[in-house]
Amino acid sequence: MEINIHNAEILLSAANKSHYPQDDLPEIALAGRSNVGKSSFINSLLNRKNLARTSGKPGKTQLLNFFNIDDKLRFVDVPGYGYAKVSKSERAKWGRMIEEYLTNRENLRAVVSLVDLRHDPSADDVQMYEFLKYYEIPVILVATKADKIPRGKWNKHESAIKKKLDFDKNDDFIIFSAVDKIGLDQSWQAILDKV
Ligand SMILES: Nc1nc2c(ncn2[C@@H]2O[C@H](COP(=O)(O)OP(=O)(O)OP(=O)(O)O)[C@@H](O)[C@H]2O)c(=O)[nH]1
Ligand SMILES: [Mg+2]
Repeated sequence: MEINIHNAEILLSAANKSHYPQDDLPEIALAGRSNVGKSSFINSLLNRKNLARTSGKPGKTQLLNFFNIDDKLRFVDVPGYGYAKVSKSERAKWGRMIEEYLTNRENLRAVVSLVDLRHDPSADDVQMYEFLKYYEIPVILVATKADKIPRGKWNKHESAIKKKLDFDKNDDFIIFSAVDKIGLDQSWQAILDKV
């Protein structure tokens, strides 16, 4: 598939399935902790500074944000999990919104699951990975912020993450940095393989 990344735009934001786009374009969703770099990942792949809004403020993205990529596929930016300053009821609402999307959406081809290369996956990260495996949703694991640790330590961190997640070796694992533009081609390749 040939994609013109310059032809990308935010399409709509949805709180539930009545708002989802009604066609059969393939979708790739982005999941990960608040602040892990989901929006930055989208911006990097599309070579845009701030199409998917990023901020130092965690918990900002509250809806499912659908991005139209050249009328050929969509990215779906999912609000981050694990943000402490969120009330119980908001967390429950978030859970229902994500579950409704991930478990029923026929357009969904794969989830790019982002973790921080520097740290062991959190309990929430493990739960998300287990959830995706349980529902047999293809996963592209992206370990981001690689620029924050020396290259010589990448392997060690990759192994620790895989161990903690009980990582399925059939899933893609990509080391990424939005700052140093590492892993862009690999990410596009993994995504285009799935759509
Ligand atoms: N050094 C470095 N910083 C990054 C990288 N990716 C993202 N960041 C920074 O991390 C912060 C959070 O990035 P976002 O892309 O907004 O994270 P998010 O996962 O979309 O966050 P929520 O929408 O709140 O869930 C921002 O300050 C980014 O500039 C990276 O690869 N390297
Ligand atoms: Mg975001």
